[in-house]
Amino acid sequence: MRNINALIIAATAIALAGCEATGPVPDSPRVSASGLGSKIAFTRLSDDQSQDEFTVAEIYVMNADGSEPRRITHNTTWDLGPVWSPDGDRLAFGGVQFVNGVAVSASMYLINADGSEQLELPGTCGNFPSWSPEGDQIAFGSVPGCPSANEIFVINTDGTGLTNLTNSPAVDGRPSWSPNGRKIAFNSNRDGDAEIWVMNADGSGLEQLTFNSASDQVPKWSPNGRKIAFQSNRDDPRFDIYVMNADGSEQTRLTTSEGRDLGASWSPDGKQIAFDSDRDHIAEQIRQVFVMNADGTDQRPLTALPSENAHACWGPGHASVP
Ligand SMILES: [Ca+2]
Ligand SMILES: [Ca+2]
Ligand SMILES: [Ca+2]
Repeated sequence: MRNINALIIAATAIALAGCEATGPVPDSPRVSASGLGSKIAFTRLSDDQSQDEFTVAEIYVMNADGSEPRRITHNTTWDLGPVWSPDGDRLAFGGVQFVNGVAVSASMYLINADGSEQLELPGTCGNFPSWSPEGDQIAFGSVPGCPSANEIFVINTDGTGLTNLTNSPAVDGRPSWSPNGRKIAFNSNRDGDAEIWVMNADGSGLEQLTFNSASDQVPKWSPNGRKIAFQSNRDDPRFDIYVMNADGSEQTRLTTSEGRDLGASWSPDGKQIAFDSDRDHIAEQIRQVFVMNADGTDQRPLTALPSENAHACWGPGHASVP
């Protein structure tokens, strides 16, 4: 069974021969989170067995109600973890290139939300980006096999200014920029297991927010900056979505399914959270994109078989995106 879980395992086994390594937020029209124009980007892993198994992970965009999924990327790379630019015009994602079943490179890419003008950011060697609120930088985590693996990097969207923010022997990854641009949340095992940490956007001022022996991962700042959603296996070995105040207080479990519940993404108005779950296909580990209210109520799927769908990122929507 091909699935995104297997893909992540493959990506963490990446072996690289070498990996060399602003603009203001426009006043373009915005729409309400659940209304016309609000979009969710995600990764779709095709079940089309006629395709080469390493070319089937692509970026899609759908309406926030799950309707009208549209394919955005057409690459030989496995395209993962899309995030929206603040103006909703572009997407950033990670592309993993496989040769004969072995991951040989990983790179950050930018692409217009209509699928045009794809641009590689050379030397990035990473995955799972977060776009700065000012729109001029991308943060991402470098992957195993990179010259500087398991670090949080930032790079300007014009490809300049690649900077290692963490410089730690620990496994650091999955950055999330705070809405005011001053902080970056991320996960790190520097205390022995995965915890949620926050640092200033220049890498200074480290602060630990979770303290337990479970894996606490993939923080996502709420649009008003007051909350951080994350995933943890503290109550369920298959993980659930949690939310806490941005200072780490009031950690609250939002999902209780027996499946894996992963990858929270806030709606632009902060009232809903998209995530992915294999709760309906636990044995096969096939994930679908779900949505719930921010208090955990009304959990329901937005995508369905035959494809596996994950890595949801809720965008602001934009009048120019059909
Ligand atoms: Ca590190
Ligand atoms: Ca922990
Ligand atoms: Ca669960």
